[in-house]
Amino acid sequence: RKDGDGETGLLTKTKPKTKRPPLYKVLLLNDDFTPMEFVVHVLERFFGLSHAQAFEIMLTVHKKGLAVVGVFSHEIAETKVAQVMDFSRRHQHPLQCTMEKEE
Ligand code: TYC
Repeated sequence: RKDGDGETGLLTKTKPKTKRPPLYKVLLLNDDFTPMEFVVHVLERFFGLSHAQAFEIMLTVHKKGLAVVGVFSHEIAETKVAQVMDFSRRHQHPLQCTMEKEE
């Protein structure tokens, strides 16, 4: 029998495992040098946030040291991190952006 009963005569259902791909948090890290307005601009430009949302997240990072900016598939998260790191480097700011697998 496929849904086996062992020796008990009781049927046990095997759940069909539909594997969802893991999600990744994109984190922004604080530093002492990147201007606040630059961080707000990055959040608006690469994460589609409103000015108010961007300002709020920037302030959270500034006060707490880091914040989750968004949660994405692996490929999208990698792209966001690369875009932020590249844009920051080109503007000679030390802003750091990383990704982390969600639990
Ligand atoms: N701490 C920076 C400052 O005082 C501002 C800042 C905020 C930098 C968020 C990075 O991810 C960051 N100019």
